[in-house]
Amino acid sequence: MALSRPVRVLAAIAALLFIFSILQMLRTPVKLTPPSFGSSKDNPKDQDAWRDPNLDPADEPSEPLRRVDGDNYSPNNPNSDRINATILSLVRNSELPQLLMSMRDLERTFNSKFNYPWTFFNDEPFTEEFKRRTSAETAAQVRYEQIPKEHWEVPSWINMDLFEESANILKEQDVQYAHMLSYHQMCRWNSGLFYKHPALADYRYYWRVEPNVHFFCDIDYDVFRFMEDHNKTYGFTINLYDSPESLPTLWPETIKFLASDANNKLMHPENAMLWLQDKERRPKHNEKANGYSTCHFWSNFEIGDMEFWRSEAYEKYFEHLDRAGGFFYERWGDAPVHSIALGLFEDRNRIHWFRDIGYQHIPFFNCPNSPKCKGCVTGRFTDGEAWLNKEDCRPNWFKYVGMN
Ligand SMILES: Nc1nc2c(ncn2[C@@H]2O[C@H](COP(=O)(O)OP(=O)(O)OP(=O)(O)O)[C@@H](O)[C@H]2O)c(=O)[nH]1
Ligand SMILES: *[C@@H]1O[C@H](CO)[C@@H](O)[C@H](O)[C@H]1NC(C)=O
Ligand SMILES: *[C@@H]1O[C@H](CO)[C@@H](O)[C@H](O)[C@H]1NC(C)=O
Ligand SMILES: [Mg+2]
Repeated sequence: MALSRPVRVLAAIAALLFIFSILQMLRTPVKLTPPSFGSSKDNPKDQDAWRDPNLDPADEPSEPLRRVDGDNYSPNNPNSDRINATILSLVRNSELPQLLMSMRDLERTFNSKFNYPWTFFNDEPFTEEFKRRTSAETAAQVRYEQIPKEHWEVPSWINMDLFEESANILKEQDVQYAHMLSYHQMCRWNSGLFYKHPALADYRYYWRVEPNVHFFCDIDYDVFRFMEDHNKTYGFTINLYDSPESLPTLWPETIKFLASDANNKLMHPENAMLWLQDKERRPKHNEKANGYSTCHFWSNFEIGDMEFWRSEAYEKYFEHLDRAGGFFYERWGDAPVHSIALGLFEDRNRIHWFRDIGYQHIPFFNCPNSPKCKGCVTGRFTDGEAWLNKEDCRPNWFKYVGMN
């Protein structure tokens, strides 16, 4: 079959580009930095041998910890010990009852003592009822913010026909929420836009809260101050495997991003690559995700330092992913995107497991062994079907990084 000249030229260009990109990848291989400690080689199939550390008595993290002392954290104290931080939640008006449950739990266990402001975000205006009833749950300052249109709307380079077709394929593979456009928008906003909202410009630390989550344990120290004093960037409670079908090209795009010398240099020498790339514990997941373990911090709970998201490394990485289109053509979640970025560009020792914060988002728990906790079963990871236990990726995090 004879090809017309323009087609031959195009084919030649495509072949050259392909060879060029392969050469780029070979020339600057991703640098693997093994962790500087740990006896991680023993017991590769460690599912059975693994003992949940939540069964061991859980103390508060090490000092220094800042506590309530007189009126140092009272709501209207203009010279309080509060730092530059807010509790935040993206939420729909229709989720008011579920959000009130989350608020009550967090106020009871933490915020009625420390009175950090709440900031609520919505792509629509909040109703008067929403404002009235949420304000009634806290003595702290509360703010209601609408998301700017340009942060929420589908970017111009996304082809909606391709979105629909891709969603059909994802649905066949049982990827949840594949056709729900707003879910994709939400994941994108949580990945790369929330911290750019003008209402957060004057904040550094945040605690992300969702409707219908639960907190079980009294927290008697200022967690934001803990982050600052202990030089932490990010705190999590639960660490999970993701559905590989939702992100087949996320890791390949990441490798492409790291292929340039300039971007490769953004990687932290003390990174968590071994956790990101583990293929021993769940080889099929790694295979289907094309080299990514799918392990991630479950981001419905996050206590973080927005300076990391505002850094050059993350900005460039998010921009790359956003252009690649996987927030819409696949269903990349903010959890794997945040987690990969932290695992590449941050010192793994600046990522903290808040073992002492009892937490639930259906169907998973973090339930410590402590007299400060009420209402959850110590060491229980899920109250759903037994197979959900294999979604737990904490064993890998502890193996490669430890319990910082
Ligand atoms: N305002 C607004 N908030 C949203 C929208 N979509 C999701 N959210 C919020 O974003 C967060 C995550 O959404 P969820 O629907 O809980 O997603 P999920 O946790 O993956 O799914 P579930 O297992 O169903 O909870 C929640 O705080 C929601 O309230 C939206 O379209 N508008
Ligand atoms: C809070 O932190 C942010 C980000 O680090 C910074 O830009 C801002 O100036 C700080 N605000 C105050 C009041 O310290
Ligand atoms: C915090 O961590 C950064 C990066 O690892 C390091 O440069 C800095 O010295 C640390 N600061 C403190 C107070 O430990
Ligand atoms: Mg949720």
